[in-house]
Amino acid sequence: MALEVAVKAAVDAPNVLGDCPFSQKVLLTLEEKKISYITHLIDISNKPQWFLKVNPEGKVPVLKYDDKWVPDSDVIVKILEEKYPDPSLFTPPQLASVGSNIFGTFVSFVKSKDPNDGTEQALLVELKALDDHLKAHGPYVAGEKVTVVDLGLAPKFYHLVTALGHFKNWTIPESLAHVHNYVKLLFSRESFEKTKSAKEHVIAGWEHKVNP
Ligand SMILES: N[C@@H](CCC(=O)N[C@@H](CS)C(=O)NCC(=O)O)C(=O)O
Repeated sequence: MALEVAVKAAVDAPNVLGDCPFSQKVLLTLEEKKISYITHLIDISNKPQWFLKVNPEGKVPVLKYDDKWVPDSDVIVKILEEKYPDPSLFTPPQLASVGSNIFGTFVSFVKSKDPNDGTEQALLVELKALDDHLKAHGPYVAGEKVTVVDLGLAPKFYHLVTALGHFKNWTIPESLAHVHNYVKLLFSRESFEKTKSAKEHVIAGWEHKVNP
């Protein structure tokens, strides 16, 4: 029987898959494990009553498992890994936080209006740390095989590349060759192609945060 998962709809098109990186992480996990699932698109500016009833906190993603709706992408991915261990997407705990500051530093940079406030530099420091890690241990964070930490980073890189390209005409420096290779590997996975939101929806999602 197919699992049910509620994910974010596009902010500018409620019938189309939206730009939530946490939702995409769950969809990527389902795809990589070849688990069949049904998607409910949630318009987060107009949440349906049934959704608020099963998930009062009102955040996406939520997965229906064993007749209960479970929130939080980390919890959901953990359940999927336990219940559907093959193929394993397990990330060794010592690698689980690799790249974990990239999204936060990207958000500060994309919103920044002052080119000298250090936000670009802070992002570059985090990207260089990832590049060094991938050079030593890559091509994925835990080596040859994709694992959960990569499925978490992939949607975040999609936001980073799309939003910084659009709002700042900025690209990841060519010198970070291992990061470039990593992004290429992630974006070319079939699971990623199937679960990504269109670029225009990612840009629409950032518009009001970048230009409030
Ligand atoms: N820690 C949560 C974060 C989920 C989250 O922040 N979801 C956002 C969309 S990307 C959301 O539902 N926002 C709507 C709201 O807060 O009302 C997870 O990993 O699932």
